[in-house]
Amino acid sequence: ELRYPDRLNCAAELLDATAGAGPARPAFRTAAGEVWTYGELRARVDRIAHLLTGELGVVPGNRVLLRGPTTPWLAACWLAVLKAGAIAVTVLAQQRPHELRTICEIARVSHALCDIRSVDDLAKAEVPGLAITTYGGDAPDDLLRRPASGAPYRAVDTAADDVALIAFTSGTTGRPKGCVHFHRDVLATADTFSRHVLKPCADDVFAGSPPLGFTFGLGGLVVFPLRVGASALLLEEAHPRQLLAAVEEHRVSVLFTAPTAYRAMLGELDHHDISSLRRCVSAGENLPAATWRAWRERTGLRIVNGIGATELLHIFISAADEDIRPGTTGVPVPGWRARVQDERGEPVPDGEPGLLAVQGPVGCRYLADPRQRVYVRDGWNVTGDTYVREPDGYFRYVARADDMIISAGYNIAGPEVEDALLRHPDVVEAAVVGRPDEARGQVVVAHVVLREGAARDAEALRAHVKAELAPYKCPREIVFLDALPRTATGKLQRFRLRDEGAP
Ligand code: 3SK
Repeated sequence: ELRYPDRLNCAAELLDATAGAGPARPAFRTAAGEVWTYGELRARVDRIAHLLTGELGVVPGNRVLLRGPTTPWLAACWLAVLKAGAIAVTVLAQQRPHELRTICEIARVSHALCDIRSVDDLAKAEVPGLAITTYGGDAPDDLLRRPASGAPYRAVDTAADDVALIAFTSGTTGRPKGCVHFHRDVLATADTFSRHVLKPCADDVFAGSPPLGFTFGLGGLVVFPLRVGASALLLEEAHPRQLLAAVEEHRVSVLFTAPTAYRAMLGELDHHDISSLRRCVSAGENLPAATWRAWRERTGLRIVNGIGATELLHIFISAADEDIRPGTTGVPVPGWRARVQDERGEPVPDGEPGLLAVQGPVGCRYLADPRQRVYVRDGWNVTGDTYVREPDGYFRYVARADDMIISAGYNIAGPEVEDALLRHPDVVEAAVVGRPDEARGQVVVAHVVLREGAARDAEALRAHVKAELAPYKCPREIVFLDALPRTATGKLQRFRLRDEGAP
């Protein structure tokens, strides 16, 4: 069981424990070759914290919006807000004015620290009373140009269960939900998934594609490395080719990205030396077994698959090293419990599909949202995923609960058909949905992105699926697309394929 002191400021804990041990060690790096040591990081965080509680008038409990590309300055602002006892509201650089306004209203945001390059949409949101301070610009009132105390900042004495963070999720559709997380929750992500599955050390170099406004990235690129005194390469641009180049140049050892990026990187591996990689983490979406196997074959590395949620801050089911089984997500991370249950909350037998329910050190707390009652039932967090618990205790993903296709009485899981399509050498991405059909209820429709130059031969793909799966699972129709519709955090928007047939 995780135990933290009653009084705990997680930002102070992350900075002080590790910086004390080695202020000259690197904390953050950038693609341009900039290196911030732990000593420099702490000094910059303290400067910002002085400004926040001094000139900017932030008081403990205020909600401060943070917005910008993935840079050490964004990470420093996040740490400073928490150190000052305020609450960080992280958003994505892609979020548009109306979304930002909604988020500010729900979270009652009073202040914003915003990268100068991302300020236009925030200004256009016209949030009443919002005090916006920019950083990274030339103006004399820019956060980083204001005169500030260089003295160490004494962290606000927060309680372990004071709110540290409000992270927003809209899932793949719907009005955003603010997920409230405590100071202890932040450390718990590092002390469960990272400690037991990644087992990082101070010499590790972390990098990845998820932005800091997505808790997958915040954990993987800030909390986990700082917790052990390691460093993180923060990349403003992290498309698959840029990731591979960064791994090679900066000798990255722990990589965080999404299944589609692993698949896209497969085609580029010949041009890069990625021998520094020790751990490759995949989350955000289901990892197809075909992608896991292809990556293992080409690199010798086992991808660490995981399921996480903004509601629960980070990954709660996964597996490490030789315990990894392709085609499954893994087992509950130490500190977590998981089961598969029916709609009434009764556990279903092993081997049968049902709703995934988990309990652990972090729980879902939506900010003033009736959907809380749907997510948390009888003390279990019901994630909205259909899973099977195999008799050996491994959890296998079936589909998002609302993505099961029912065709002529058969239950069909889109991801299984997608996995079969991905085993075809010409297929780069696949998304399978059910389309309403008078005779069958639904028919299976596959949306496919092909590798460059491949012929659009629907019949060949259908024959391939028929050879791999029971014929009733074979897509009735195959739609070829240049790209699949995704959210800003990279999650597939199946509803757009279902509703519109094409993005
Ligand atoms: O939403 C997710 O899929 C996720 C995955 C890993 C860690 C954190 C999150 C939010």
